[in-house]
Amino acid sequence: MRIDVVTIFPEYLEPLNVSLVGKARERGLLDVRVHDLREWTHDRHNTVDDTPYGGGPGMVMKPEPWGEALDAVLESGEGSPVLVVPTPSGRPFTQELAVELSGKPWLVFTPARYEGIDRRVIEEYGDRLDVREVSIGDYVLAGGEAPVLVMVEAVARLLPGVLGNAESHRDDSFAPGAMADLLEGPVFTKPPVWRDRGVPEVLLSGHHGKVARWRRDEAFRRTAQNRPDLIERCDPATLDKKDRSMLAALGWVLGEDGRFGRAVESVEE
Ligand code: JD8
Repeated sequence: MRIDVVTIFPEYLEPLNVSLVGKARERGLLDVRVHDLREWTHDRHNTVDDTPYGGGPGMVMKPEPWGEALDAVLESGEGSPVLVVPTPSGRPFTQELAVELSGKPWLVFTPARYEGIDRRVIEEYGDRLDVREVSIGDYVLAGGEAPVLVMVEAVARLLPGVLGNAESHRDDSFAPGAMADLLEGPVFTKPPVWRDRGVPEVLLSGHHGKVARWRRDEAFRRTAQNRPDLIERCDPATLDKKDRSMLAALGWVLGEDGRFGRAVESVEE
């Protein structure tokens, strides 16, 4: 996979030189290229922004540097990339989208700053490319570079050979399959006692079946506590009898609508 990033803060993408993505690049599993947008400015101040038409706060990124930069990047590769535009007004970035993007040969990320990029840039490339406006969450950041770091790591770890065989994204939370809508349960490692705190006996039992059941129950417990919306949207058909009894123990029952909902406390008269 090839990934290009165009930004006014190329140094912000330094983390893509280390850890999982850095190693994937060293091993030739991933080709990441970071470009400084100012290379495509021609005035003495390398201007990339101007005041917003219609007035209002802040500045807007000018279309010309982005047009020249994206044209140059597109001309430097084969085929057509997916253009990923981080924006708080985008569609949610999900594991499902990460899986979809990991199947593409070429991604181009356009992290912006200020109030964002002149809309005509999105329209210009939307006519000829698959453009995805994506948000990584319902909070406001100062720019798109941090979202690019998040999305590149989420996609890169899904590429064949990037995760060592010890690691696997097969059991990822939110990934299609049994643990689809469940959060990860708690994890433990040596020593068996730390500050007078032990480890759940079942994990020391060597009984794989019981360990797997305990882990699934703990995943339900944490999901019910932190993401009840995931319990409401989970497909009951993917749950077995023991799953349902754990959910019942956590106060969740199957409603007439075929979805799990919280059990209504029966008020004694
Ligand atoms: C790109 C400029 C800042 C946004 C005025 C603050 C994503 N989940 C997310 N939160 N924020 C962003 C994001 C913010 C950005 C840019 C992404 C480019 N800003 C702007 C509009 C309001 N300032 C994001 N993905």
